[in-house]
Amino acid sequence: MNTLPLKMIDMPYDWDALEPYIDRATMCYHYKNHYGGYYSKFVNALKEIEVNSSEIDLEFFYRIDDLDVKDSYKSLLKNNGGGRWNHSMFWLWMSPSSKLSGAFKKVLESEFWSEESFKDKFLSAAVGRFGSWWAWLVKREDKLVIYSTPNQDNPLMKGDFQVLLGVDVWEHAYYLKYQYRRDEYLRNWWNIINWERVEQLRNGAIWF
Ligand code: MN3
Repeated sequence: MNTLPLKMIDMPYDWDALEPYIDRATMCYHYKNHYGGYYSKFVNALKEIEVNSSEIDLEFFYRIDDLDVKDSYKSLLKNNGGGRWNHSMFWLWMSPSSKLSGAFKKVLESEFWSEESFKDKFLSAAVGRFGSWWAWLVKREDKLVIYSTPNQDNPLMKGDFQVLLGVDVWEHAYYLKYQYRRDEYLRNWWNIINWERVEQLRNGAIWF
């Protein structure tokens, strides 16, 4: 399976490009401090257990539990490797010019009855846990499946390698602007989904 470039991705748009839905300050802290932190801790953990970055492919995340390393390292790899991958994807899952194509709208309608009921299901997964988590849309054997994972876990760790969409439901993703109004953040986030990327991923594109 494709090797993942072990780097932080460049932001594909300006810090304030997603306003008014996500503000500049949230984007700056989220990228530089949170994403940057996951990235550097992941790189350090790999060095300490002497894993070469060229060995990091999508399946690496599925194999973490089988690695011959202490459990504390498995947690470090999941939390920070997951944090790095999830956020790399997250920046690209958002766009200031969000447009759902007719073709993908049809896909959602055939899988979930309507775009609106897809949105309801996805957003229900995004409010359904205690703590911090991500909600996901994955393609599994030609079916689209929605679920959430705790902390920085992700579908790769469960063996779902075709991940189409994910949303960060940690407080750091919205608290500066929305405080406790998580539902408002999630509803607004719907306006900045990069559907073109989602569609490319559904068609088998692999990035990060
Ligand atoms: Mn985050």
